[in-house]
This record gives sequence, structure tokens and C-alpha cells, in this order.
Amino acid sequence: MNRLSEFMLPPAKSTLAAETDALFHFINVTSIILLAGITFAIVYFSWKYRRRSEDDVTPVITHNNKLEITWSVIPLILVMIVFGWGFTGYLNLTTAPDDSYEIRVVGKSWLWEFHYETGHVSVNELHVPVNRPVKLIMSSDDVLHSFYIPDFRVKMDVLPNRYTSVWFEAIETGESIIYCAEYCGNAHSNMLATTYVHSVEDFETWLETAGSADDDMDPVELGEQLVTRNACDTCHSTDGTRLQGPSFQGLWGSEREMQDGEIVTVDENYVRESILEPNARITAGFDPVMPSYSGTLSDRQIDAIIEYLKTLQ
Ligand code: HEC
Ligand SMILES: [Cu+2]
Repeated sequence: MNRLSEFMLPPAKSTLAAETDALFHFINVTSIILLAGITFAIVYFSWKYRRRSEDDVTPVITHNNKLEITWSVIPLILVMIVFGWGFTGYLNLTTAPDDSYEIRVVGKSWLWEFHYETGHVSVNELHVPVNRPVKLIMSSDDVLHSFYIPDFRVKMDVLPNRYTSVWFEAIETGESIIYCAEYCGNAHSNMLATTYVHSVEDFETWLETAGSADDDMDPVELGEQLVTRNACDTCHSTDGTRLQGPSFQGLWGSEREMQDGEIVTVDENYVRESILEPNARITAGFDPVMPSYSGTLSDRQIDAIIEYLKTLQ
């Protein structure tokens, strides 16, 4: 079974994975056996009961109780096994152990935000300890997303105005990719994040020090890092290329036309407003798809981004 898993499935890196894979193989193997059996029967019967002469008459058979019960009861049993097995798996996935470490997850078009107990927020990077259950409490800021870590066999829809939750316990340190598994617009396929599974000590250190290096960093350098760390660069280039949003190159100090015809000069206030309330004024020629970073970025971080934008002439 392990060899089969390695061949067909992503590496199994959570405590839930083995059970999910066993069910997957059960469904797969039964389906293959049934497919082979049915194909064989069709071919065999078409040959056995082929028309042999001009006056061969098709016999009239209305029903056969034994046969009909057999082909109803066997699939019923198989389906009930899959149902029971799948349902327990689903309950397992949704009922986190009491001692779980909790992390808030926010899905936004098109990034994942992770809020930790210390108040630290990371974008597109989920940091977790190994061998400890982690419970994710998730919601969306806009449309439906779906949080999916194939290595952990964990997938759960993320909805606006409602919390959903999922948990997992990673069994080895390393990195695993996170996808959005619900089509959510243009850059859906860029809605990627990485899970970093640390040893317990490394995780504690990470929690304590996350973001603290920022304090001594030069604002421009920090701004540049924040643009990548917060996935601004999914939608904004720095070389003039038009992505989902306008390029940052030459943006600072320029005059921009809004959808309603208003002309705005890009200054501190406009950039700040664009980051915290992106839908207050929409730039002409673009869709209102930028997520709000209110609650994600601190004043100091916004200032750093402003300093960085100033350098992109
Ligand atoms: C999902 C895509 C997306 C992400 C992520 C995103 N933006 Fe935007 N942004 C847009 C779009 C589209 C517009 C133009 C429409 C509008 O005004 O909302 C825009 C507009 C702006 C503007 C105004 C530009 C102008 O020409 O008027 C600024 C400044 C800005 N974004 C900064 C940022 C910063 C800083 C980040 C990261 C912290 C960021 N954006 C993340 C899509 C995005
Ligand atoms: Cu999504």
C-alpha cells in the first residue's frame, strides 16, 4: 500500500494522511475490479449469445430475482462502506483535539493571511510546529476560496461571513504547498502559499522573532520586502508591466484618473487609502479586485511601502 501511495499520491505528511489514502485506495481498487469484471462480462456475453443463424430468436426474459438482488446488494454494501469510512474521516478532519494550536486564516483574492496569537500576521507563509495539532479558523474577506494542503490531505472551503475550521498534525519538518482549490477569479492560480513545519523550539523562536528584524531595517529596504511578503507583487509589477493592477514604476507623484473621472496625484494619503480602503477610489481601466490590508499592515509598514514606492521612478 505504501509503494502504491508513493506512486500515485503526494507525500503523506500528516497524521490524517494514512487513513485518507487507505480509503482512496479502497475506492480505486474496487472500481478497477468492478470495471474489469463488467468489461469481461460484456465481451463474453456478446460472444456467447451472438446470433448464430437466420432463425435464431431472442428469448424473452422479464426478470431474475436472484441476479437483481445480487447486483443491488453488493454495490449497496460497497457504497455504505465508503460512506461510513468517508464520514468518520470527515468528522476527524473537522473535530480538532482540545490542545490544538490555533491560527486564524483569512483568504483574500488572491492571497492567504495567517494571524498568530502574538498578533503577528504573515502573508502566504504558514508557520507551524511539528507533532502538534494545529487548528485553522478560517474565513474569507471576499468570495469563496478553498484551503488545500495536498501533503496533509486537508481541504476545506473558506467562506465570507462565516468561520470554517480544519486541523492537522504535521509529522515531519519541511515545506508543503498550499493551494486555493476553488476558482476565485483572474489570479486564482497564483493564490499559493507555503507551510513551514518547524521543530517545536524553532517554531517558538520564529514566533518570538517574526517581524522584529523589521524594526532595525532601512524603510526603503523594508518596503521592498513588504511588497513581496504581502503579495502586492502578484498584482503590481515594478518594471512597468501591467498585471491585475497598475505597475508601481513611476506611480509616485503621477496623476491618476479614477473611474469617476476624478484626477488624483499619488501622494502619501492616496497610497495609504489605496492600501487600507482599496475600493474607496478605483483607478480607471482596472477592476476593483485589490484586497484591503486593513488589520494586516501597521502604520510603520505602510510608511515603509510609501518610502519604497518613492524610489521606483
Ligand atoms: C489582488 C491584486 C492586488 C493586490 C494583491 C494588491 N493590489 Fe494594489 N491594486 C490592485 C488593483 C486592481 C488596483 C487598481 C484598482 C483600484 O484602484 O482598486 C490597485 C491599486 C493600487 C494602488 C493605486 C494605484 C493607482 O494607479 O491608482 C496602490 C498604491 C496599490 N494598489 C498598492 C498596493 C500595495 C502596497 C499592495 C500590497 C500591500 C497591493 N496594492 C496589493 C490590485 C492589487
Ligand atoms: Cu481563492
